[in-house]
Amino acid sequence: MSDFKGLTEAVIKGDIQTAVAETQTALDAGANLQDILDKGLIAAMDQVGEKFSTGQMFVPQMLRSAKTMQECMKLIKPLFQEDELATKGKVVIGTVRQDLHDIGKNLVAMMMEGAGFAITDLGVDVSPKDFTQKAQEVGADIVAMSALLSTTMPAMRETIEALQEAGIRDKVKVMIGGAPVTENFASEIKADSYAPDAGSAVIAAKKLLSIS
Ligand code: B1M
Repeated sequence: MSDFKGLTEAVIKGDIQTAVAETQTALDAGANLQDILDKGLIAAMDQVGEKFSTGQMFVPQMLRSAKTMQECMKLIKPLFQEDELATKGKVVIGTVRQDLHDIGKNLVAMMMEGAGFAITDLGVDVSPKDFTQKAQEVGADIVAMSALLSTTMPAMRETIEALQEAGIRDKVKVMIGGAPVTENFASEIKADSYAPDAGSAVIAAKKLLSIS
């Protein structure tokens, strides 16, 4: 099987039942697992990200597509041998210290997972120390921070300083976002990248790691 059009369309529409059935059909037909992932699921989420960034899709639809992809992943993930699942890079993501907003961060995490990144989600209220320790532990390529409060934005700078102090700042790229965060703030605190929404976050992450 070389055509995953039905699967891709079902994920974009957020039609869980059809997408899961299409995934099962592809598996039964002996399709390559990585192809189902890359040409079916990830290709769909790429389009979802683009549609969201250009205002053709909104948060509820995007969440539904991400959920649809996750349901399909439940079928194919166990079939991959350990470490066989090709990842685009390791991302440690969280909402910064004293900030409990996680809807946008979750969207970013889901879109990145959909694009093939391995995600470690630390949740909310994540201290600079916790970001740093987890980044060291998993060998992160990207530390991704979200903040929704102007009062919690300084924690992004402190996290970058903590990465510096731990001696791993040159090994990880730092990406930031969230409603009050700006491109200017990102350059001021020497983050490597800023993205205004979940779709652009995927594009920015790929750019940081020089992935097409
Ligand atoms: Co609060 N809150 N909140 N809140 N809340 C805001 C953010 C606020 C703008 C409301 C307002 O006053 N108009 C305001 C912040 C003002 C400011 O500092 N600029 C505010 C406040 C003040 C507060 C409290 C202090 C209120 C109080 O208790 N007095 C309190 C703080 C609690 C805390 O965090 N310590 C508080 C609490 C809460 C709830 C718990 C009730 C709830 C959060 C529930 C949850 O997240 N689980 C909540 C909510 C829901 C909001 C609003 C209404 C919605 C936020 C949201 O989820 N948006 C918000 C007002 C608003 O935005 N209209 C508000 C939808 C989401 C998809 O968008 O998160 O922007 P967003 O994410 C986008 C982009 O920003 C980007 O991509 C996402 C998808 O496109 N993005 C990234 C996000 N992270 C990224 C990371 C990246 C890249 C892109 O790279 C790593």
